[in-house]
Amino acid sequence: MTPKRLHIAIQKSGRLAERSLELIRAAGYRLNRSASDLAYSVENAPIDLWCLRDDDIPTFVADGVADLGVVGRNVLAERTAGGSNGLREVMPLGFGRCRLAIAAPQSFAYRGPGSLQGLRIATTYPNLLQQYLSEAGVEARVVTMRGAVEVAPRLTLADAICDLVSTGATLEANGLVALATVLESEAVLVRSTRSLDPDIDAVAESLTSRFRGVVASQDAKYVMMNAPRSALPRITEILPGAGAPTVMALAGRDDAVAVHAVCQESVFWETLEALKEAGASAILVLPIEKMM
Ligand code: PRT
Ligand code: ZN
Repeated sequence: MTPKRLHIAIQKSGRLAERSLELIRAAGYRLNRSASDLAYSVENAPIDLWCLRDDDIPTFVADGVADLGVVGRNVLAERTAGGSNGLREVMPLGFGRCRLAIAAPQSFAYRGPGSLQGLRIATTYPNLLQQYLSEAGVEARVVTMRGAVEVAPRLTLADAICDLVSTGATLEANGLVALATVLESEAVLVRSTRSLDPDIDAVAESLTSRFRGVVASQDAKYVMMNAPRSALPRITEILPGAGAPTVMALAGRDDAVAVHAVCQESVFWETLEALKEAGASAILVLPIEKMM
């Protein structure tokens, strides 16, 4: 019997493709590309990768053809709006960040969602938009397009749009401003709500746990410093996302200690300046390679 393998679907090409492969490699999986470019097999674990259009990933995962998928939360949420549809988000992956926003021409006077009443709003996300409008108690006409939504107001096909925004450059180039956020999005790991074969499930659990480690260590830093004992409460307060730091004695000093902490959030220059102001010295910030 050939050993069972976990199948994971990622985007073939596009904004999430490269980062998805990077994440898998960072999790310690060695990839061999198939001759067709449409698949990879993992050398050191029973895992196969399929490279697909992102729009097809939720379907394959829901149908159980693939066990896991990497896709934008926007794609998953559009598919599951109004019900789980057999899919669930396992974890956010920390890349591909954007938001689904309602935007209108700069001249539009917006005073809250009520201002959208009676408008025609163009989008490729009709379910999410409709859900947002219903929750806001607004009746508007949802105009579903396949793409190039940002030109709809100029062509007078719509009064407003609902589209993904990351830098905002596309909106600006089209004379539009974002008015409201419908969904905050990033790449997510998705799986079916059905239970997996126990052997496959064990591989999926191990992969998920490794992904958590990679994502958690992305912004995390190991911070070390010396500090007056009296400054400890203030220093603990400043360290971003650190919990309780490790405090160690310094040889021959009663008034000062060494402080070590894992900061789960970004450590900025401002953080270091604040630590210095609180009395810390010899501050070191080190990258963390793996975390579990
Ligand atoms: O071929 P396939 O169907 O697989 O790919 P696709 O063309 O449908 O998707 P792709 O590669 O464009 O995006 C994949 C995923 O990346 C999306 O589903 C989102 O989860 C995520 N993502 C992150 C984005 C953006 N940022 C983004 N900016 N997807 C699209 N955009 C669009 C945005 O709508 C705008 O039109 O990019 C344009 C530029 O954005 P600005 O704000 O930076 O100007
Ligand atoms: Zn797509």
